[in-house]
Amino acid sequence: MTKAKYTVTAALPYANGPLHLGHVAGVYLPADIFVRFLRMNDHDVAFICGSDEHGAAITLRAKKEGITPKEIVDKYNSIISKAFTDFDISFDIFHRTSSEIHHKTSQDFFLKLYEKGKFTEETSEQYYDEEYDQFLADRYITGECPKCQNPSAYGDQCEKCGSDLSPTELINPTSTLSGKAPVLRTTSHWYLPMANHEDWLREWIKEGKLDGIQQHDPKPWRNQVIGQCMSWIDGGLHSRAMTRDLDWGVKVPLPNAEGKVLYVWLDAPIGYISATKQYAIDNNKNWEDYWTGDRKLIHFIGKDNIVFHAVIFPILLKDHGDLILPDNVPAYEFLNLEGDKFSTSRNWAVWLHEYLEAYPGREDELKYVLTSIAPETKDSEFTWKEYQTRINSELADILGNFVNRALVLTQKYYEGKVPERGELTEEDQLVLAEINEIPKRISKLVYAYKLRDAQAEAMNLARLGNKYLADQEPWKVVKIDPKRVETVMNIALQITANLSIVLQPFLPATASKLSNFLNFKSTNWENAGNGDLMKVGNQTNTPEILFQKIEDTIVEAEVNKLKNIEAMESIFDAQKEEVTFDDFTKMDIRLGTILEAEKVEKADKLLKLLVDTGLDKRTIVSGIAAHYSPEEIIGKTVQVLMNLAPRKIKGIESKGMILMAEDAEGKLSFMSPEKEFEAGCGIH
Ligand code: B3M
Ligand code: ZN
Repeated sequence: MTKAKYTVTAALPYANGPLHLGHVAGVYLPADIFVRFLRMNDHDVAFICGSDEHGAAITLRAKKEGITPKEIVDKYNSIISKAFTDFDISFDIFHRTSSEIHHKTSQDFFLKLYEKGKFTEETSEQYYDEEYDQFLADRYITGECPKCQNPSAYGDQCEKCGSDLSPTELINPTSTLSGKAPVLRTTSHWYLPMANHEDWLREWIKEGKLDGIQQHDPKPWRNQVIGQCMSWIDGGLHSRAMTRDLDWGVKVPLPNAEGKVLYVWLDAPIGYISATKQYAIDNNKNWEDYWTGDRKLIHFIGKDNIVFHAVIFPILLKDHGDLILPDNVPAYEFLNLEGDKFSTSRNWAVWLHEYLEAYPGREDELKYVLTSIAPETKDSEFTWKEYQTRINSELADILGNFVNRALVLTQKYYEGKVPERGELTEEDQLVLAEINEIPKRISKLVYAYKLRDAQAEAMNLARLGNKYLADQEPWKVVKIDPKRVETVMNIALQITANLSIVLQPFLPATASKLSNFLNFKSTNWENAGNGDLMKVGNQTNTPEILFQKIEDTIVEAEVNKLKNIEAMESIFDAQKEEVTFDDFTKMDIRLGTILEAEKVEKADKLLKLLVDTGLDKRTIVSGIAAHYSPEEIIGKTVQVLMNLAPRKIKGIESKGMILMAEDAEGKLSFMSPEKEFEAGCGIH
């Protein structure tokens, strides 16, 4: 029987921030396990990923950090790809959608569909920011959600009630660029009509048939994937614009398309194809082999990407006509962190690159925990306490303990040489039968995308070994029946050798340590299940401790880090709504020196100040009388917000504002420069 061939993709992370454990548990780690397993089973497989470097996700981040989109994607592509390398995710290629080959591939793809008449050109009215002279991507418009009245819903979605929205549905829309109300202007775009695809999609998703021909087995498709697609299709498939008015992205390859780029959800999945092309170039292969013929295309994704991979991209692929459609779209639910959703803006996250820096050499421990709690069928949760428990009482006490005993006793009794096996007891036979069964069970589970259970099954082999040694007590029996102990230790070593194979997909570094201890290595899954891998007389080595226990202090420190975030939020105000860099630069803040100060009559909180701002000497009324006396502040250099609109306070015109720090009790303090700086210096 020829082995199925696979092209496995993992969702392209946006290069607009680092990766956190939620991303890892719900996409990259399961995909990696699956691929490592396929490789061991001699499947031809390519494992494709890269960073998604277009769309408003990128340009908004660039605005926020005050650097260009190009600088943003370079920065995060490098943080992300380094984290993947350090975590040993075994992509065949980690590519970038900003690459030339990607731009060309997406343009060709677009043109092919265009020439086949698969798009319709439609004119519509879209929001335009007159001050910035540009059309606004959905994410650039905020306003009140018409469904739940959340005042800061986005043009494509309300994050409070989860509704999909379109910008024109928002009440009182505002442009996030200028902060002003946008106006409607006519623009034209190329749309993908999806309504006429409903019938085949239903049959294809539910029964796996395309034009009556069986394409995939729908059984391993997750219920939530089928469910989400069906409810989307039931709601009616509307045409979707495949182009946008933006200056960052893949240019629309048509005349008269100035200022237009491909919709990011058109170009991103094509990123899988362009990455494959680069992989093929680098490895002297044919990229078409990975996208045509008898091959299984598998997309590992998070649940928020389901319709893009299971409805829209398949429509595009079918319209294209030359390429295969996905065989499965294993989508993961969300991972939460210590009782709350991961949140980048609140910094409520465990960042992968930070974990790897803080705990070098503990990659497998993290992999083990994340796979154990992977959100395969429902949302799940990461807690540091569970991290500790799983490592200490499963990895260390079961796997580590068993392996250590097996190898240390072999050193002690036989100078490390594999002893001979004598007559087998019933327990021995049962253990050997399990050694044979476990890899088969793992295999079935992996092919069914049940990686959590598959890993648990691999751990069962360690559990079996641990129990076997505990039951047989070779350290006692050795004094009365040394021959019997030879058999027991031989079997214990066979279990260890099998562990060095079945753990490879899940805990590759640990598996390779086992191989070194045993002087035995096999990367062929077919060898798993064999009770005679370790040959009599072969030399094994003295083991090292596989897993250091996680001390309470680590858990406390990590939990405290998160608690601090919460505590800060309750003492101080939560972080305010995001502003753009442009918003920030609109504020003119400078140093000013207080020349005169006096109390304001009938206002015990206020002082009237005369401030030298470098530009002028102006009057500012400030509410600091309870904190400073007029005498003590004369001559102080302080921060002044210059361009705050003038206000009349107690009949005095105040021009600007003195910036103060305020603590949790409401005490105020000037923020004076640390060096002697003169009035007029700008603050940026
Ligand atoms: N970058 C969305 C996300 O990170 C998007 C995935 C693209 S996969 C082609 O959730
Ligand atoms: Zn809402």
